[in-house]
Amino acid sequence: MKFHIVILLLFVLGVSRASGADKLKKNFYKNSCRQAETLVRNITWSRAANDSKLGAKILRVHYHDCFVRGCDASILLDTVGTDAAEKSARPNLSLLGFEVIDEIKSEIEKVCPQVVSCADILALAARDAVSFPFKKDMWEVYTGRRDGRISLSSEVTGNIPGANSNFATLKNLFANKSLSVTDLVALSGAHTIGVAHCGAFSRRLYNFSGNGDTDPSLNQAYAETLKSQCPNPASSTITVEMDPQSSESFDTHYFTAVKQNKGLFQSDAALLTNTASSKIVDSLQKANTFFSQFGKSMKNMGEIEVLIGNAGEIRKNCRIVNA
Ligand code: HEM
Ligand SMILES: *[C@@H]1O[C@H](CO)[C@@H](O)[C@H](O)[C@H]1NC(C)=O
Ligand SMILES: *[C@@H]1O[C@H](CO)[C@@H](O)[C@H](O)[C@H]1NC(C)=O
Ligand SMILES: *[C@@H]1O[C@H](CO)[C@@H](O)[C@H](O)[C@H]1NC(C)=O
Ligand SMILES: *[C@@H]1O[C@H](CO)[C@@H](O)[C@H](O)[C@H]1NC(C)=O
Ligand SMILES: CC(=O)N[C@H]1CO[C@H](CO)[C@@H](O)[C@@H]1O
Repeated sequence: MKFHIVILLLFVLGVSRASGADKLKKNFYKNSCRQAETLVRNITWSRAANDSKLGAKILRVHYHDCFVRGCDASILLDTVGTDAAEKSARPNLSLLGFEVIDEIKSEIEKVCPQVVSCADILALAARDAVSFPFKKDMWEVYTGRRDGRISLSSEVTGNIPGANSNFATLKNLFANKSLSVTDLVALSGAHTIGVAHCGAFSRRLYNFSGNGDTDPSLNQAYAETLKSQCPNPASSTITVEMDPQSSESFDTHYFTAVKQNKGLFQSDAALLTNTASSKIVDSLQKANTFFSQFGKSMKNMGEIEVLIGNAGEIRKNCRIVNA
């Protein structure tokens, strides 16, 4: 009898854990701030209507947030005092779109003070900014994240892969966030939108193995085009489209480009250097497959080390921790 009660207890505990309160939910703010998700979408769409590059900017900020200390809006914190915050780290180079997050946060604070986290606003706004041209949600975002109180630029390297990463490095850094090779390839598809500074890939053009050569795995004609856009030494202000002629359109063209050895970074080209990964590049050329896998992988990325329940806090201002 006692034995059975213990088994039953373990069973009940086990089930409530698996389906329980320690997870993100669909429409978490349904009762606490009914208009939250609509408000995020309205403001994001009105800004996206005036800035065709907004989707790329906010999507990248969300990625950088999730890969360092989980999706806890640590990337949004400004540096205070001497400990440099994540957003001041080198690989940021060009993180943008923070002012749109600030605007959304201040509008939401007017109707639901200290209810909606900056981490959720960032995840929703990334989806909404990319979705604007389609006038529908391109993937589902679960909510219930809370905001962290720590942001350290020293934690960026070692968590965010560099543009010159090889396949093993990419696979390991993603695995460390519980993301699979499928997630790695699908999420790299984010490079179908946005731009990069010449410095991120100029070594591939001018000094690949340290003797003035060009990366032989890069399409030769494309390398010449890139050299004309990015003279040596690399300018710190010039940017190029990562997916030429299609860098404002969220589509499968990135995978076509990678397949033609026109992936801009070594990390893009690296997706062809592993058999499994290369097959995934092939399969994601199909639009339906890409959109559905990207959505699943964004959900996985959006769950990395999230703060739930009573952990963390709901910031009043996304740039500073609460007093
Ligand atoms: C797989 C490893 C990855 C590497 C090595 C990488 C590297 C980079 C680099 C070097 C840039 C250019 C930054 C600049 O020069 O300004 C960039 C831009 C970008 N990345 Fe990634 N990235 C990776 C994964 C991701 C993921 C997972 C996402 C999102 C899901 C993402 C989204 C973006 C976007 C949207 C841009 C363009 C930003 C803009 O135009 O403002 N990247 N990435
Ligand atoms: C969002 O925009 C729609 C259409 O402009 C409007 O009807 C709705 O009231 C807005 N909702 C919120 C919460 O701002
Ligand atoms: C639209 O964007 C331009 C240029 O980025 C900016 O000067 C202008 O203020 C923006 N307009 C609105 C309504 O946001
Ligand atoms: C990721 O790396 C950190 C530190 O390098 C380690 O503590 C952690 O267990 C790793 N997580 C996974 C899922 O591999
Ligand atoms: C090319 O790389 C090598 C090895 O890293 C370095 O010694 C050399 O100065 C570089 N040359 C140029 C022109 O940057
Ligand atoms: C947006 C942002 O914070 N950019 C920073 C990225 O890193 C460089 C170099 O560390 C800083 O100068 C930028 O301000």
